[in-house]
Formats: sequence, structure tokens, C-alpha cells
Amino acid sequence: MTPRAKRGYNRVMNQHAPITTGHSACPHDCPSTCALDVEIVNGAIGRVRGAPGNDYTAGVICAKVARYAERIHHPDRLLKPMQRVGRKGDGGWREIAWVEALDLIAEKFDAAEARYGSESVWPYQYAGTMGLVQRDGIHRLRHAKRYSNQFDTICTNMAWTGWHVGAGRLSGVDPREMALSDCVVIWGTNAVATQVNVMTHAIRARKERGAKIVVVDIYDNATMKQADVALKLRPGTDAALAAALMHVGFRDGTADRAYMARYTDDPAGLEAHLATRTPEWAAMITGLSVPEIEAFAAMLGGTPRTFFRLGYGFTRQRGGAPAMHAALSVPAVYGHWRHEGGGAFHSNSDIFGLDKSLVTGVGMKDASIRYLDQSRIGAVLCGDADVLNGGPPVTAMVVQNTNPANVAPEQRRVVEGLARDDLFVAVHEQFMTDTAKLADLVLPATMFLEHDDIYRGGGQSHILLGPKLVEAPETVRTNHFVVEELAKRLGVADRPGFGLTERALIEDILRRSGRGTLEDLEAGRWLDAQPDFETAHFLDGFGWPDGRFRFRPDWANVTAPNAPPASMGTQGPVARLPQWPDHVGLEEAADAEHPFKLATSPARQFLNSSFAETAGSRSRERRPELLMHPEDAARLGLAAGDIAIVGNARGDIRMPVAVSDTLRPGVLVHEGLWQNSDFEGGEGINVLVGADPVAPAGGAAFHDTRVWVRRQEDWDQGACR
Ligand SMILES: Nc1nc2c(c(=O)[nH]1)N[C@H]1C(S)=C(S)[C@@H](COP(=O)(O)OP(=O)(O)OC[C@H]3O[C@@H](n4cnc5c(=O)[nH]c(N)nc54)[C@H](O)[C@@H]3O)O[C@H]1N2
Ligand SMILES: Nc1nc2c(c(=O)[nH]1)N[C@H]1C(S)=C(S)[C@@H](COP(=O)(O)OP(=O)(O)OC[C@H]3O[C@@H](n4cnc5c(=O)[nH]c(N)nc54)[C@H](O)[C@@H]3O)O[C@H]1N2
Ligand code: SF4
Ligand SMILES: [Mo]
Repeated sequence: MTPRAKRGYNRVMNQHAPITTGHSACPHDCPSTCALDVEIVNGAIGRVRGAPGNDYTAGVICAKVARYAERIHHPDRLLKPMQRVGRKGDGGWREIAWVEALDLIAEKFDAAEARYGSESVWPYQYAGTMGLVQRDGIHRLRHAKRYSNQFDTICTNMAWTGWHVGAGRLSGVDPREMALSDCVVIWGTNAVATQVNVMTHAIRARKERGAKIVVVDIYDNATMKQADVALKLRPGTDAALAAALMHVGFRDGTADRAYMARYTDDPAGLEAHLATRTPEWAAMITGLSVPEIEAFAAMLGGTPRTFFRLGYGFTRQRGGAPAMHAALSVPAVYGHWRHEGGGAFHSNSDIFGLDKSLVTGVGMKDASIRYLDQSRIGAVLCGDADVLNGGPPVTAMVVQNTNPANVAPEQRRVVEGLARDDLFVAVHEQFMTDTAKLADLVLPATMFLEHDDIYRGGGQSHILLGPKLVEAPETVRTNHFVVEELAKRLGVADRPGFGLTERALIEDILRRSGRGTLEDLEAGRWLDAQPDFETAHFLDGFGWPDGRFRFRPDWANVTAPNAPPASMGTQGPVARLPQWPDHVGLEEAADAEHPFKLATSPARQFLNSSFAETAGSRSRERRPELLMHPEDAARLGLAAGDIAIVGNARGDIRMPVAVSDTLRPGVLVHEGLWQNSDFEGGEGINVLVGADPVAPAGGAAFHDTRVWVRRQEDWDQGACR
């Protein structure tokens, strides 16, 4: 093998310029984790395509990643380390050498530690890249130095908790089996926008088997437009729908009693509990009609091969964990799990068994070091005693792979905290994000095609290699480099896991996990870790000692992979969680002062805050808008394009209205995440979203926000203050 072939290149000749095709994996925080074929022309990126040979990707990727050339070769990419000049956020910068920048971080971290102890340093990171080495390596530095831990809560907590309390394991039916279903229920995920490959397999089932696609969402989004059955319910009411669907199964004798007797904890208790959860009851709560609920229940009862693809969106509610558990209980009542093409899927996080311990340095972890809640970064940086867990203030940070000034809830407090004069913040980034703008030091980061890493699916079952395919700009450095260089300066470079290359760390993960070697992975491009049929369908038992699905969850003792660390205990109002699948009204309810419910759903052309900088994505999304039902707009005297002021107790922001009958009256949607600076006034959507932890395992309820809306003219005249 030539060295180039070894690195994953396949040479294809073109009459004019040599085009090579490199093989990679999408690094973004998306359940699809697509296998990619990347055109390379003279060291530059051309078209990016989905690998046809990967049977989950199946040759399909989203448009924003197909256009990756515009992101990697973007004129605004950060290229040089820069130090702040003037006040924080004023926009004054001077270039600084890498050596100087790294020395400065080490000096500030040591000073913070000397004054307040090691916990005053908080490395803050998330999933801008999902590569296991480049994303998680910072934990090695954290643990070696006994810096504060991060309790990750921004994305998965409600969803994973709700699934895990029922099924006991975060895995499910092979998502490729959707193609063998007769009914695919896409519940609370806008798959066309957020994980397009779900549609590939669902639409195959429709084409090849005449399967019906049911979509459960709060607005008629791009996915609902593809549905055969569209169920547009009120936000935060999914558990009521699920309860009624199960009620009908018991009432009509379509529930699979033999399955429940063998595989579930207490079907008789569930049946008794659901006796009053009629379609009429659910219609009142969800806003759906009784015939809609009855018809869906009849479909479930008559379609053994029903596949529930449960998303994250409907769990970004204060009742999100019980909503997931309730939806997941439906296929257990009907016994869909028994059948090929039937059952449910949310995440495969528990199937891979990848041992990252050398990368993360978990062996060096000191159990006495505090955790800080990722989503409550505003409160942490503003020094609220209850979130500091008895520890010192945070006075020094390095931020990698995340943009909290934009993506985290309670944005005003996040920005206020980041702007503190006595806080040192270094941000390692690809672009001058809202967070980087508030930093003391900005360091330029590589993109995935410029460094080696290994990835694994969440919404599918592959482990994939993403090797370095092109050279990075000369002054841009990897996350791995920053971690290693800081370790040298902070005196921990001789500790386990340091001093190795990315490739050596990838090799270590694979070997420790019994997943072969790097050479094998390079040759094969990916590995399929899909469990066998019996395991995937939980036919050899659910993930509990008695093997039974729990209709009655133990909310106080969550054991999901991202459950709160023991030192933090349960989160939020746990006592209010329902003992059975049920709707108990945990949401931030609209009231006379805040008559609207706002959801902040992802935009198709962005990925969280990424791609909000590329022209191709920006021009397609046009501008930040507030989607509003025509009746609401008329009542408020707002026409399309008028500037609305949207607010609640957390703050207020302004944006143009888009009148749209895709919504229910009283519900508003803003699709993002746009940069804060894209809004008139310079503050973004997360000003409105709460950071109060969702029960029982924490998390942020991004789609559960009550607001008022006013016309700009009224506001300017002081008429409504
Ligand atoms: N209103 C609202 N807010 C939300 C959500 C919502 O639905 N509504 N969704 C929430 C969810 S689910 C999530 S997961 C969070 C995500 O929030 P983030 O994790 O912050 O989002 P990303 O935009 O994916 O990535 C952040 C940054 O990582 C950078 N990055 C990418 N690769 C690398 C790298 O290799 N090195 C370095 N140093 N940087 C890199 C990118 O340039 C980007 O600026 O947002 C949450 N915020
Ligand atoms: N294009 C694009 N793709 C993305 C992202 C992105 O920002 N843009 N983000 C990535 C990340 S980090 C994640 S975690 C995933 C998330 O992807 P998804 O699982 O799709 O979750 P969300 O996009 O948060 O929300 C999905 C849908 O749920 C709806 N929803 C909100 N509240 C409710 C409710 O109470 N009930 C029901 N039934 N539906 C509700 C929202 O309006 C939205 O249409 O997507 C990833 N992929
Ligand atoms: S963002 Fe998602 S759909 Fe798009 S290429 Fe990446 S993994 Fe695939
Ligand atoms: Mo996420």
C-alpha cells in the first residue's frame, strides 16, 4: 500500500486536474454520523458526498455538509491566535504567537489555582466535533490537574433518561430496519432537517412496502410535510397522546397481553392507571381530535411492524423525560418489539463499548472534585452559590468545541458572566463566535479534514475513521495540540495518556475495546457494531436484572449513562414526576401575561450554531424570524416582516415576524441557531430560554418557553411597559 492509500485516499483521474477522493466521517453533532467521500483538488476541498457503500448513509448527506468547501475555505476562518486589546467584547485584538498564547493560559491557570484552588479552573467543552480524540482529550488535562468537572446537560438528558428508565439500556432496533416496517412513527424529531438519513430508510419502507409515515410534532415542519398521518399537538403534551394510545389498546383488546406478561413489569397496574386516560381526555390536553387519536391507535393495533423513531425534540420540555418514557411504553403495550421492522429506536449510545480511558484520563480522576452544570454556565459564572456546590468561583476557563454565549440558556447571564473582569477565558475556535468575541484569548482550530479522529454513530451503529486528508492553514492547531502543550506547561505531561499522537490514541481505543486495529479500520473505513436481532429487539430481555420493561419507572435512581453524578443528586422537581406513563403538566404554562408558548427548533441549514457563518446556509435560511399563526398575528396587528418584541422574565429580544399556518394558534417557533449579532439588539434566542434543571436528571427545556409578544411601535411609544 502506498502511504497515500494508507491515509484513506483513492486516486481518481480527471482530464484536467487530478481529483482525489478522501474518505471521512461527518464530525458534527448529528445522530446520522455520515460516512463521507470528499473530493480534493490541489489540496483544497471540493464536493462532499455520502458514501454509497455505507448502508446507513446510503449515499445521502445533508446539503450543508455537501457544501463543506465554503466552511473550510471560509474567508472569515480564524487563522492566528489573538489576544484581547481593550475591554471584553469591544472587538479589539492583537496577533500573538502560539507559544506566547499557551504560556499565558498556563500562567493564568496556575494563578487561579494558587489563589482559589484547582476547582477555580473550568475547562468547558462540548460536541462541536464528535471525534473521540479531539473532543474528549481535554478531560485528560482536567483530571490530571483536578480542575472542575462538567456535568453535561445541554442535549441528551431528558431523552436518555426517559428511555433508560423504561428499557434499561440505550439501544434499540436497527434503524435500517425502518425500511422493513409497515408504519414508521417519527416522533418529536424534524428528521428532514436534523438527521436526513432517517427519511432515506422510512421512505424506502413507503416505496417498497406501502408503509405509512406518521409524524408527531408541534408544527408542520419539513418532516410533517412528508407524512401520511400528521399529528400536530400542543407542545409538551406527548405523554397524554401516548397514554391514550395505550388506553385504546387495553380497551379494544389490541394490546399484546402475552408479550406484556413475559416482558414487562406490571401490565395490570398500567391498565388500571390508564382506565381514565381516554382519547377524549387526551384530546383536551393535546389539542388533537378524538378521531385522530382513535385512528392512530387503530393503526398501531393493526400493524405489528410499527417502528417508533423517537427524537430529542419532544423531550426538550420540562416534562421531557416522562414524555419519552410514555412514548416508549407504547410499543411495549402493543408488542411491536417482537416483529422485524417493529419496536423503537432513539440512540445507540450503549452498543459501542468504546474504552476511551487513556484519552480522557479517567484513571486520574479525583472523586472529590466538584461538578458544574454545563447548562447553568450563566449562574456558575455569575457566582450563584447553589450552583458552585460549595466550591470556589470560576476564574479561568478554556473553551473548546462549543459556543455557550449563543447556545446556552439564560443567555443574558451567560454573557454577563463571561464578561467578568476577573475571569480569564481562552476560546479555541474555527470562527469568531459569540463566545470567542467575549474571550481574552482566541486560538484558531483545525477542521475535521485537517486532523485524525475516530467517530461513532448515535442514530446508527457504525464506528468510523476520519483521517487527516488535507493540510491545515499553517498557524491553525488541533485540540489535541492545545491539550498536549498546556499539559507540558502545567507540569502533567508525564502523566498517563499524554505524549501520544492522535493515531496512537485511536489505536488504543480500538485495541482496548476489542474492535480491531487502526489498520483494519483504515482498510474498511467503518465497522458495524449493530447487535443481533434478539438483543436489538430486547427479546432476550430489557436492560434490568429481571429483564422486564418498566412501565413504572424509578425516577429517583436514574442509571442512564449521563445521569447526574452522585455528588449532584437528582435534579429539578422529581417528586412531581408521574409514577406511570402520564401527563402531569410540568411545562412552563402560558398565562395571561405570557400567552404564547415558544419552541426554538433547529434550522435545516445550520447545525446548532455551526454553519451560521456560511453564505450558502445563511442565504437559504434568510434571517432570524418568529413564526406565528395568522390569527395571532392579526390579533396583535403584526404583518409579515414587522419587528416583534418577544419577552418574558428572563429578557426580551426583537425579530421580524413570519406569518405561517404551519403552527397552532398560541404556539411560536423560532428556527436557529442564528448568531446573536444577527438579531437587532445583538442578543439571541436563548435570552428567553430557562436554565432551571429539568427533572430528574437535569437538562435545558429549549422548546418550553412562555413569552409575550409586542409590536415594536407600541414598545417604542412606551405603551406596554
Ligand atoms: N435555542 C436553542 N438552543 C440550543 C438548542 C436548541 O434546540 N435551541 N439545542 C441545544 C443542543 S441539542 C446542543 S447539542 C447545543 C450545542 O451547542 P454547541 O456544542 O456549542 O454547538 P455547535 O455549533 O455544534 O459547536 C460549537 C462550536 O464548536 C466549534 N468546533 C467544531 N469543531 C471544532 C474543533 O475541532 N475544535 C474546536 N476547538 N472547535 C470546534 C464550531 O466552530 C462551533 O462554533 O446547543 C443547544 N442550544
Ligand atoms: N439541521 C440541523 N440538524 C441538527 C441540528 C441543528 O441544529 N440543525 N442539531 C443537532 C443536534 S445537537 C441534535 S441533539 C439533534 C436534535 O434533533 P431532533 O431530535 O430532531 O430534535 P429537535 O431538532 O430539538 O426537535 C425536533 C422537533 O421537535 C419539535 N418539538 C418541540 N417540542 C415538541 C413537543 O413538545 N412535542 C413534539 N412532538 N415535538 C416537539 C420541534 O419543533 C422540532 O420540529 O439534531 C442534530 N441535527
Ligand atoms: S450533519 Fe448529519 S446529515 Fe449532515 S452530513 Fe453530518 S451526519 Fe450527515
Ligand atoms: Mo444536541
